Parts: sequence; structure tokens; C-alpha cells
Amino acid sequence: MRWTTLAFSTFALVALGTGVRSDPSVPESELKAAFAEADKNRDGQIDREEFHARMVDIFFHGDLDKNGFMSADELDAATLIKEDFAAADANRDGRLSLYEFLDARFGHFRSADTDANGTLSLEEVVGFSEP
Ligand SMILES: [Ca+2]
Ligand SMILES: [Ca+2]
Ligand SMILES: [Ca+2]
Repeated sequence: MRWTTLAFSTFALVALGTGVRSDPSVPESELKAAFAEADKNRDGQIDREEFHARMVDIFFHGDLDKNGFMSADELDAATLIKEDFAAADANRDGRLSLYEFLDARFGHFRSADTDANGTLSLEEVVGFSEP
């Protein structure tokens, strides 16, 4: 359970997050493990369907009080980084719906997909840092 939580967080950190390469506390082996866990069909790429499934998992794991929304604190805890909550909260009601969460995540997916082939390779995930 602990590992799963960590891996979820790690993938969030990597795929969505911030210059993880400069963070020495996240070993590469852990990134690979998180990537492999998300790559359900084991083709070495995270496609949109796999990414979507992963992000839905992260959302529901991160929604600690199970009210169907993520608070700013829950978002930080789920992704281990200080996210731009205000930017993701499209309707400005102070909480993130699953739709808002996914919308922000897929923005990162598009940014990370540097060869624009619609899937993320390990290199693209590892190399991603927020613009
Ligand atoms: Ca895959
Ligand atoms: Ca909202
Ligand atoms: Ca790609």
C-alpha cells in the first residue's frame, strides 16, 4: 500500500509536475517502476487511455475526505508538489472536480509529449518539466 501510494505520487510528480530531474530524492528506479505500473499494456508508452486511468486513480486516492472534489491541500499531498491550484480550478469554486483535475493533467500530457505522437515515452516523462 505504501509503495502504491508512493508510486502514484511519483508518477504524478513526474508526469504532471515540475522539474523532477533536479530532485535527487526521486531515484530513477522509482520513476521507472511508476512508469511501468501505469503502462498497462506494456508497450513502453503511456497512451491517453493509460494516462487517464492513472489520473483518475490519483484523483480518487487523493480525495482524502471522499467528497468527490480535491482541495488545495489534497492536491499538494497527492502530487507532492505545490501545484497551481488556482489555474486548475476553472470555475473558481475553491475545489477541483475530476473534470478540472483531468483537464489540467492533460495539459501537462500535451506539453510532455514532445514528439507529438500522442503517447508518452519514459524519456518524455522523465524529461518533462513544467514550462
Ligand atoms: Ca502503454
Ligand atoms: Ca472547481
Ligand atoms: Ca510522445
